[in-house]
Amino acid sequence: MTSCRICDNKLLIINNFGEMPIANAFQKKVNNSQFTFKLQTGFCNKCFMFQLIDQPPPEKMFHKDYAFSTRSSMFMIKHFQNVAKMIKTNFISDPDDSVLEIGCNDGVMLEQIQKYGIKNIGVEPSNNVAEKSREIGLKIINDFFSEELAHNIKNDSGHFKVIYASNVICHLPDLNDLCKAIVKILKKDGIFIFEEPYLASIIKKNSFDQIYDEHVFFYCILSLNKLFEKYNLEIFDSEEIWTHGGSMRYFVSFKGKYSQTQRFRNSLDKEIKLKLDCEETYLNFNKNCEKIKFNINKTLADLKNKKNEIVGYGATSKSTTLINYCDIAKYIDFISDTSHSKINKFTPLSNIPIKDYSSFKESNHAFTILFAWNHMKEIFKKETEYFDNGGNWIVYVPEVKIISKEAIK
Ligand code: JHZ
Repeated sequence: MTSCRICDNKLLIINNFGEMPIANAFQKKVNNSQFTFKLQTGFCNKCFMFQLIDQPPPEKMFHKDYAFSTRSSMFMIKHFQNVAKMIKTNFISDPDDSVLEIGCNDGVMLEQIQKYGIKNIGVEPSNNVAEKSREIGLKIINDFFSEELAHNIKNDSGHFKVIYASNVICHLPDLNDLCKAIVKILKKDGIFIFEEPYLASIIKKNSFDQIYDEHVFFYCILSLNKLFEKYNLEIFDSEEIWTHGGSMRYFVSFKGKYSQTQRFRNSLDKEIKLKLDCEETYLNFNKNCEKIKFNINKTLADLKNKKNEIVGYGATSKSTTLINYCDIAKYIDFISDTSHSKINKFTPLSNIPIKDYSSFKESNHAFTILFAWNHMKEIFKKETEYFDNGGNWIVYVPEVKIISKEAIK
């Protein structure tokens, strides 16, 4: 699709990352004939939305074997507990107020909402994680969120004071349908809160590995303003947060319901300064991606020539883009990951073995690529011993470099 998914304008093609598998399609056996699609991005100079050109059908990405579980990071568990607290403190005022979460995954946020005694419902299309949420007593609708589903939810449960979504709205291919759904089930004074990897961070950090099948849109205020105004909605507040290497939390209501905050206006000013509404910004971003591709290949080839063993840390969705676009699987012996759904499997298309955490602890390798770079703080805290034993981390965001213990002193 070379026309904008929002306004139909012709897109300017920005990145071409080549043939890509489904980022979370970890394989039980080496498999050289997997489903692939062309991973390309485009920019719309009319509504400013940066987006994927093609996206595989949703059923290929979200299903009974969906590999990502929110509980895979202690910091993220804490983060979602804080989200629940923020919702309760700031927005729940009446015993009848209820919360809907779109894409609730394994239920970590709603679990806390439930503990507060607030009425809630989760919507989750991937059966395996939906089941985990049910096991902890949550009411879950195992389906894709849509206007039609919102209509049925409203008939059963009425309107919601808070609708929340984390790392989900950028997965939905039809934002016009999403807005119609929100308008249908949000209370008149309700708040739609969602948080997603922030386009300004992606551009500033060259974190192109955030671009993969699931992420069809990369948001900023400039583009979202254009979208929401068509539906009598508006962002009245925005908060930059640390998750996923730099995310933005947007607070949306019906137009005029709440006054716009200073931090919202500040973020908007920053986006204008960063020229997120200009084609040249994205063309430069593509040049930076190519530079990282070149530099990571050079760094890894040099290390391998010197007979170093190189492993990876965190079989992230992001790593699928990096590994395949940069063609670096040949340098990596294995990737360590703590998720049961990934251990003893192989990375999508690149077929790198994924081993459990003990393999990382026990092997004596000097270089580790930090694919889970967004969890750097948590991981460095945990891996002081690796540093102490002379281990080195290879990072590629915002540029390729090797971090040794000396470097961070
Ligand atoms: P992590 C996810 O992307 C998926 P991913 C999703 N599609 C999305 O939209 C984005 O988030 C925003 C492992 N790990 O969080 C666990 C360790 O092994 O970067 C995970 O497999 N040891 C919903 O997949 C992976 O790394 C550790 O100490 O890019 C982290 O994946 C830690 C902290 C993590 O998300």
